[in-house]
This record gives sequence, C-alpha cells and structure tokens, in this order.
Amino acid sequence: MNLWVGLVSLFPEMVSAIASAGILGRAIRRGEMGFEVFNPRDHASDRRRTVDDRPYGGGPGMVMMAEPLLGAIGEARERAPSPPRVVYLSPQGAKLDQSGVERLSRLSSLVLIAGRYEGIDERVIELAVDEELSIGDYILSGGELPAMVLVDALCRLLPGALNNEDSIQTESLLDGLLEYPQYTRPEQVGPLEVPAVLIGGDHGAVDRWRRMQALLRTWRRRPDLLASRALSDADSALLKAGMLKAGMLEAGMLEAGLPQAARAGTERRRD
Ligand code: 9WO
Repeated sequence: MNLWVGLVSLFPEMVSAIASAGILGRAIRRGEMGFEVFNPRDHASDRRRTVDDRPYGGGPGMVMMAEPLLGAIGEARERAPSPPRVVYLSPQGAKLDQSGVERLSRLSSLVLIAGRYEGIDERVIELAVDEELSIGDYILSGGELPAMVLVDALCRLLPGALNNEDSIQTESLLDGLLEYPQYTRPEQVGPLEVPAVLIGGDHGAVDRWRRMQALLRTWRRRPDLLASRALSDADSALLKAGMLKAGMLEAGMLEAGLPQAARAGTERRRD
C-alpha cells in the first residue's frame, strides 16, 4: 500500500459512496490506497451518543465536541500503519494546490478530519491537528466533500492508479499550464469543425498547436500561473505567434518583451 488515509466523519455512508466509485474505488479495491472511516459518534460518552453542543459565549448553531472527535482521531492513529499526519479541512486553512497534493502524496499515513455544524472545538486543533487546509474560499455544510476532493487528487498520483504515466505527465497544471482543447468524433458538431491540424496527421504540428493553445488559454484565463514561471524561448515564440494569430497583438508590440500579465485576462474569451 502506497498511502493509507483515515477519515474522521459523522457521515461514513456519504464518504464510502464516493470512495467506491471510479479510479478512486479501483485504487482502494486493489490496495494501492488504504481508506478507512472513523465516526466520532462511536466515541460519544452519553446514551444518546451526542457529538455536538452549544458554543460558549453564545451565537448561532452548534460546535463539534472535543472528546468524541479526539476519540475517533485516536482510533484512526491506532489503525494507521505509520504515525499519520493529521489534517483538518476548513475554510480557515491554507489553500490546497497541486504542489500541496504532491507533498501529501509522499506521506505513508494521513488522517483527515471532516467537520460539521459551525465547526469543531478549537482545542482539538491545538491538541491533535498538524495542518489546516482549504480547497477554496467558500463555505459548505461539512468537510466531507473537501476531504474527498483531496483523497481523489491523491489517488491519481499513486503509482498504478491511473495506469497511464503519459496522462499524468501532460495533464492540466502538472506542468503549470491549463489544458489544450480536446475533440473527438464526429468531425462536425453543428457549425463547428475539428481544427484541421488535428486531422492532418502531422504529429509535430499537433504538438505545437496544443502547446500554443495551452499557452494562450493560460495567458487569457489564468495569467497568475504564467506570472510565477519563466517561459522557455520556444514557449515565448509559440505564445507570441498565437497571440498575433488571434489578433490579440499588433506585429512589433512584443519586441520589448511579453506584455504584463495584468493585460491578460482582459481579452475576449473565445480562443
Ligand atoms: C458556519 C458558521 C455559521 C455561523 C457562525 C460561524 C460559522 N462557521 C461556519 C463554518 O465554518 N462551518 C464549517 C462547515 C465548519 C467546518 C465544516 N464546514 C466546512 C468546511 N465548510 N466548508 C468547509 C471547507 C473545507 C475546506 N475547504 C473549503 C471549505
């Protein structure tokens, strides 16, 4: 097993459903990823199995109690094949990106905590959490979906999970660019035809076209991704040629170097 993940959640049926489908389900069934769910309700101390209580200081809603959570985290630690890193998914966390997923994929054991209600008792974070992560700036009804987003992203990086090294290599963001547009049969959909270069059989031309499309898309939609990365001479030339062809630039405009990223993203959206 490459990576063992324990997930602490009040909704085990919800996460098990996600964990049984698709590439993730296959990775778990094949034992490439270990995956177990731990329910804080099994660690409640009263007859009614209470896991939430009202916030000290007042205010709306309920807070997840420390002890059932700590009990479930403890059970997950015991089950983990090696001392795990403990991650709490919350809007207060640092933003997760592909490099963060890669870092976590190098661990051998990981415990994820999915919160519910208005959050968890802060002392759980102080006592048992190594790291707080967010998958984006929005509020959900619980941390289960963010936890499974992370698990899904992780499983794709494990050896054998995608059974296809190539698609990992060329995939979106893995070399820091957005993906090029893709087409399959038929050649014509309504008024739209597949770009001729993709049908011509010139594989070098296909590669250059795709790279140019990826660069153009990234320039227009996610200039922040280009700003933090130096373009090779070949990529600069491709981007320049693509921009000229798309009418984004007048000839000669680029002689002083590529325009600032700030100008990008203001262009019309169609490629
Ligand atoms: C709701 C709320 C209502 C009134 C006052 C304070 C409040 N805080 C919250 C809140 O943050 N609820 C969270 C719901 C508690 C933890 C689980 N929930 C959650 C996790 N929503 N969104 C996430 C999340 C996690 C990771 N990345 C993006 C979103």
